[in-house]
Amino acid sequence: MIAAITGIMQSGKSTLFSAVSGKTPAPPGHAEINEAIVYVPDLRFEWLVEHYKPKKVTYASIDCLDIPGFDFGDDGGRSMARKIFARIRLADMIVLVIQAYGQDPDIEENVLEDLGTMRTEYLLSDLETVYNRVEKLEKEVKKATKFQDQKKEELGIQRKILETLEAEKPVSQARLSTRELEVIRSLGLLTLKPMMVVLNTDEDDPSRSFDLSGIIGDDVPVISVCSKLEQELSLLDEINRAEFIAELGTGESAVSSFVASAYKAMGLISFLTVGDDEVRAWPIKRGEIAHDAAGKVHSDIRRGFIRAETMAYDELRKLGSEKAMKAAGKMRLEGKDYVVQDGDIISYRFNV
Ligand SMILES: Nc1nc2c(ncn2[C@@H]2O[C@H](COP(=O)(O)OP(=O)(O)O)[C@@H](O)[C@H]2O)c(=O)[nH]1
Ligand SMILES: [Mg+2]
Repeated sequence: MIAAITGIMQSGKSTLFSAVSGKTPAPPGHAEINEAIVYVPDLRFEWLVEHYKPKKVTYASIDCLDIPGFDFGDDGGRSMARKIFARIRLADMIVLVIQAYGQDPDIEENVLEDLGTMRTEYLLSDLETVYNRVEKLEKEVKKATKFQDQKKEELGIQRKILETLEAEKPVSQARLSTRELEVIRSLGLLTLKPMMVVLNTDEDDPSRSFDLSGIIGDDVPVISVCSKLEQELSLLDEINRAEFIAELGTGESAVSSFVASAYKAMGLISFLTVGDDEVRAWPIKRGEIAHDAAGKVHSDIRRGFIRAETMAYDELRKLGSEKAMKAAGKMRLEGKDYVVQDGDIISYRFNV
């Protein structure tokens, strides 16, 4: 799972990247993409590790990319933007960092303007991609080259997308069917990707927030993070950190809210596998069935699926042990079509 951290220069991307990953940020002006793994913090997971004392612990994780900023204004900036966008197209989601720090009295206006700028850049990038694709497909259809049916099908879809983009709407609003989404998936359209917004706030007002729904609607998660403070925080040892967080009074750490929002944007939940050997968290799409979730663990388990022995974490926590769960009849044997729930602890019975 890849999250691309993007935004205008100086918005605080590298600082946020460093705050959530603990990795040293690239110096300002650094033109390379920086990568780090962010482990998904999960209190349930901590308890299970304590309970099962496994040999190995595997956290869920998100690969974060710190995308260098660029100036949209000049031509050099535009060609660099093209290169960078090519990389963002391979990501699973986009994190949009907006500068909300500083004492400028027009801060709200600036935030809305920057958000609008980024949104427009993504729309334009998709417009260019789809426009080129439509042109290419039209030529090929005229020439009657190979795979005519597929090409005509895709052309119809791309034209529909073009209409959406020309109306200045993101592709996510084009109401595409599962089949249509599959056909155009390899283009990696930016405005189709799940997105979240990070308002990079001021150390004097870390929970500063603005209503952005007029630009991005209500489904995009928005969080306020003072990356600078959080980055300093990530350098402290645990005791000092706890004191510092208590002083700040913000409660949740940046990593927790960052990951929670990323999961929400991508529609992800976690199920868990436990045992003496390994305790592991598995991210899956909300609504995924036990049979498909089994394939994540191993293709053999999917192929030889018999049952998913399932218990809910909350209940295990309450009753204290698997034995108590069995006695209380809380251990369920679910079939292939069972819709996996967040926090399900699953042990697969399979036969190959
Ligand atoms: N006051 C303040 N400055 C910040 C904050 N976040 C970033 N900065 C500063 O803004 C500048 C740019 O930050 P950086 O993370 O490199 O931005 P990037 O270009 O988006 O990667 C640096 O000098 C940071 O110290 C913040 O929350 N508060
Ligand atoms: Mg940077």
